Amino acid sequence: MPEVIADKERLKQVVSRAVDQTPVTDIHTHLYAPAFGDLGLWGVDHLLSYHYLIAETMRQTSLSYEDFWSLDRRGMADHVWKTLFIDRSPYSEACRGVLTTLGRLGMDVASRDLSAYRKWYDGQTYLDFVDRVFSIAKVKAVVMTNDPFDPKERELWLRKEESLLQDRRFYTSLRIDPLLYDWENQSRVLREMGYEVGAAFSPEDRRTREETIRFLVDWGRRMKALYLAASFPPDFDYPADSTLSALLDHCVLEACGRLNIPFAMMIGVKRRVNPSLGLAGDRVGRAKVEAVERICARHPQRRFLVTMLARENQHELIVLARKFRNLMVFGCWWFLNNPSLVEEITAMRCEMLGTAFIPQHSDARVLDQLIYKWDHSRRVIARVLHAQYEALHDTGWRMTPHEIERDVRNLLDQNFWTFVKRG
Ligand code: HDL
Ligand code: ZN
Repeated sequence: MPEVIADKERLKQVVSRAVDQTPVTDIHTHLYAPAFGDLGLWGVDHLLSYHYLIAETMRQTSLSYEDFWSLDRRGMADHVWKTLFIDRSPYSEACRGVLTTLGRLGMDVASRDLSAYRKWYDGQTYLDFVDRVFSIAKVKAVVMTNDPFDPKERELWLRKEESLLQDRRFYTSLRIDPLLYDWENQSRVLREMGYEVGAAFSPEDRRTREETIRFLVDWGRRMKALYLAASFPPDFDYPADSTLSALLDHCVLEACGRLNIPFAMMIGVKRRVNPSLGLAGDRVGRAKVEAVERICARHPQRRFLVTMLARENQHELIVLARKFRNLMVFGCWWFLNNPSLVEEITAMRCEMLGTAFIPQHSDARVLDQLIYKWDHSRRVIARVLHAQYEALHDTGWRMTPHEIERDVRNLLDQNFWTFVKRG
């Protein structure tokens, strides 16, 4: 007879263990499989020169942007370490993440000995380190952000496609921002690859339409992409009298249909508001949930993975997900990936979507970050789920450990696979 959880102490224990132990599928990262070579970032100097930390450092240092960017990777890491960790207390989420990571890797965080940390990494081989990180973070698979418009990555795919897909822990997504926002330059790249697209995109131009679809389908198949993906600015509207809207309607969603994969929309980023900060120069803006409503309504046969960047968009997006079963809400993206906001958003999602959402992705850029991003997220998700199950227990409803483990497995892993494989 399976155990029925009789008291709240046992309930808390079961929930904590389930969330802590369940292997996750991390559905959006900027990581690369080892076969991608130096596109994959790892190690303490990359941890410390993460663009989140550069943004925080540049607020506190007297160094000019030019002088900072003239430093080598180690020099940047040294400057971030002194500015944010030694001269001030590193309690920001991105700072604390570095320390969580180093501690979980077995280093003495209290020593503050950066040279000792570097020496530890010098003793690691990358392949062993990948195994170690996936094991500590309890990550079973990550989805990469694969960009055919990045010349370096494109060349790898054209030269050694099969080897890029050998490590079954690394899955692919086809990222298409450049095609959507820079047609003039990227259409030239498509022509150079043999796709007969015009210099301007017009939905009336059948050849360009079909060739764009052919490009997306070819690369979706080459990469074995689990989904197509793009980010969108706060003022994104749909439908609209724009190349973007026309490309979505006539090419992107058609390609998703032919590939039978979802379209992931990451909405609410205003790019390069401070170009001097590079990757750290983007900001968040409240976006139009109406655009998501209309695209889900107009394309009921398509599936949409959606995350929005503004805190102000979260409640309305969750309510919208109640209306459209082809809409899967995911993650606490970027500036939302802070415990205070992960807690608020996850609680709203539990209250209105039950178990039918994907609570988190890491967005990791440096392999080591998987450790802290999932450690920090699991703690919050466990706290929120415990409160939900405890309130359920108070109604007199009784659960088994198996049922809670099932729910957590769905949230952290299976909901994604069911959604991408549906149809
Ligand atoms: O557009 C995106 O995929 C974002 O996640 C950006 O890459 C951003 O720079 C980031 O790393 N956020 O965490
Ligand atoms: Zn990202």
